[in-house]
Amino acid sequence: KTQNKNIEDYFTSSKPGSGLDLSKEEIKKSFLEKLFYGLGRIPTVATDNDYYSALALAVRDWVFRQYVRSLEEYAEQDSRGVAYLSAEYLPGPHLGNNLLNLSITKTTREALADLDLDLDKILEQEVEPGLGNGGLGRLASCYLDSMATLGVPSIGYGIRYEFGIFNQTLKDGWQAEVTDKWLHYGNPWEVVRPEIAFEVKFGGYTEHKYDSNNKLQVNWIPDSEIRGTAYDTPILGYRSNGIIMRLWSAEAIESFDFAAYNMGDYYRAVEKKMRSENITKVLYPNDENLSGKELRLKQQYFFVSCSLQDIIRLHLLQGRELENFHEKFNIQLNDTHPSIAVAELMRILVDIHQMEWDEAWHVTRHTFAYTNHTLLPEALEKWSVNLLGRLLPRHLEIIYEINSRFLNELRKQNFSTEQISRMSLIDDRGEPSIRMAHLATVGSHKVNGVSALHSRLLKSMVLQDFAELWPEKFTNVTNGVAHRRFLALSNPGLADLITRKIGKEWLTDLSALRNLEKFADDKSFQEEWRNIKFKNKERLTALIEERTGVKLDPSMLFDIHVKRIHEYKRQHLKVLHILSLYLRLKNGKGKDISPTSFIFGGKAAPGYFMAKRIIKLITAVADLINNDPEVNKKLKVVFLPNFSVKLAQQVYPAADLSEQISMAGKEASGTGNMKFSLNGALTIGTLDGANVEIREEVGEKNFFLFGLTTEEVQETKKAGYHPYRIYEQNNDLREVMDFLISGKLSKGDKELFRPIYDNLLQQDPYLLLKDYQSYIEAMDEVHKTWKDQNEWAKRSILNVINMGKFSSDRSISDYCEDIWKVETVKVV
Ligand code: HBZ
Repeated sequence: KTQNKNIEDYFTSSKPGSGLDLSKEEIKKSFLEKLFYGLGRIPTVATDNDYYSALALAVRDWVFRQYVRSLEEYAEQDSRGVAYLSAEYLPGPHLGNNLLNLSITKTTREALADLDLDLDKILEQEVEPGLGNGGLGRLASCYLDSMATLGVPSIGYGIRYEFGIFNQTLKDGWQAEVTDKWLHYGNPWEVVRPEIAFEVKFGGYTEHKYDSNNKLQVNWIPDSEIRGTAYDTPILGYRSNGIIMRLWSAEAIESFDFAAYNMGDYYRAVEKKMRSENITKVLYPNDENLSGKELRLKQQYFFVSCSLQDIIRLHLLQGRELENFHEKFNIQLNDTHPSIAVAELMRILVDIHQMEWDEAWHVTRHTFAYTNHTLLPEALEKWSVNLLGRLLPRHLEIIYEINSRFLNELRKQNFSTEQISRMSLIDDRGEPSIRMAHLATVGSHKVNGVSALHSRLLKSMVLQDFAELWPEKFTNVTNGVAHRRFLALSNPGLADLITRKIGKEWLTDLSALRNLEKFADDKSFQEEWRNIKFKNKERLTALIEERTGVKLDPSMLFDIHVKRIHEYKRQHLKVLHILSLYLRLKNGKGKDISPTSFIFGGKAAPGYFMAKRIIKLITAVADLINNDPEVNKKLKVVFLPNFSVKLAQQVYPAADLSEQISMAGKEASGTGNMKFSLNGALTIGTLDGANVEIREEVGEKNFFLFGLTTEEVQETKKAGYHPYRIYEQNNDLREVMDFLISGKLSKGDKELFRPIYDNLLQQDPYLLLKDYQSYIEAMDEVHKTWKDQNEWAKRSILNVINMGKFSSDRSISDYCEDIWKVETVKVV
């Protein structure tokens, strides 16, 4: 707190003005000042990146203005706040979104044009922070956007990975990983806060002693300590508040090991420093799969510990007691990655602040809420007791204590031994391990899934016993997306048309899109709609040609499958469909096929054998088809490398058809599905995740449904599934499958795709063959519908106007009402 009266007086008398709606002259002046005096550049040497940095620095000032105003407002209202803990964020490029939220895009464009500069070229310079793998990280960023817009007093905590998700390139059709260097040109958006830094301990042992009051005191003597320093990035809401994304970076406490240094061993002296800084070096590129690596657990504990220390600092700074910590703070756990926080808060309250266990447990349980993002057994986090005990000896004791009290409760309530061992935080089968989802569930007052179906399955499968014990704890919050980024910013043509017809209300209330209903049948409106889509497709066509050399035809149906590559998401089912069309054409039976460009994108975890082979399969099919004059007028296939938020913003607006074809019961929600529909793509999909709710909202007629339901999947597996029998019975499928190992896709190499072939015929864990025929028939329906362009446009319009539910503003309102119980405070 500043004690400087002059500064306080200045601040109170000259309250920060609004950062919104600045004039062209103000923008020009700030931009040039940042260029000359912020960066020290003179006109003759300034590069495009300098222009980008200068504009970003100017914009950052205005965003901080909104942030400072928000803080003041929150302090006045004494509001309850939210700390969102997420190991991953995927914010996407900041500049364009901030201009939009300040409502100065047009004025900035004009200001730059006066200086002979092109805003689009400058926007293009930004390298996005790839601090996440996929849906989960992007969701966290959508939520920060909505928390800022709605005025939720909040901070997003995370990790400042020096190297984010790898860049994907293709080598001979295979994925190759290239290190991400997002900080290479500097990062104008962040401000380092060297004074907001905390020490985090690792390893060592604990000492248990009774003090003079006969109270047990536990002392943790670590064998190493690392400092975490805060880097703040302001996140601006739409014409509204600013909040902070606070990312922790690790550094050694002592720069040098002086003993070693003095002995002349310079390298050893620096080595220790390097080892500690490793913690925030690199993002683990695995989604939905565990690496179980020590460094990953260190990352999790490191950011959790820094964040909790910071939250407690903020609480105490306001002169409050820790006894009512939970009344002032909600901490949302974005999946189990931060769930060690439950033990860490207990440790801080009991060991450091001397709170009684029961009271500390009350505070802890009322502070946390846990969002689950997966039902996949291989993705449910577990840490070996051995590893956790070695790295965090005190936390292991605390987890055992929580567990023993919890299991005693269960015994008192006459739970069976079998149930008790199922619910235990410790899995004793095989090498003992901690079930982090159980720790998060026991330590939270609310647990939610991310779509209606997923939340139902969570209660009936993965956390069934807990849902029976505490039914009121379980709830659903269906995911949503930042519609300002994914429609207003990414699809300006469509956004303009919408605003011209119904005004701007939709920007803050997506359900206002319903006001477009009267235009759905209007032929001239449909034509405008189609023209916008066509232009978006032309732009994507140019980008794809530049990146891959493949030239698509924008009048074709753009059928797009972009997301992480995973067997459960079934990119290879799409490939089977493409091959079946190819064979139909080759056999002269392809007259009903509508000309289609198939576009794939997405990264595979570097160690995921099948996923990488699926990418190779896609590129092999692309090579075959694109180079065959007999079919390439009707079919084109392309794999667009290095899918990212930036690319996504160009892809969704250009899609006609959205592929959401995971096996039912596996995709927790999906959010790409929402972004496609929001941009007027029709969906072909299974009844999985949020597809179910999307279909409900847009209407059955405007959604191409296929495949087994979750219950049918379960029955199929229970009855004993034999994919080979389906292969034997379906001639078309057999021809397609055999083509995989014919060598025609692989210069005669019959073995290349045999692992995929064998897997499908022998196990087919995600029931591709079972759903194959149904998929083919639904796709035939797609091709038929496409031939009636007015009908297609109408369905596309109906998709967009019924997307109101899927704004992340709605999701965040749900969290506020149902879980956080916070009041929002808007500054504008
Ligand atoms: O979270 C995704 C779900 O698969 C998707 O259905 C859902 O819409 C989305 C948001 O709720 N899950 C992920 O993206 N998960 C990860 O990226 C991940 C990252 C690291 C891990 C595990 C999972 O260790």
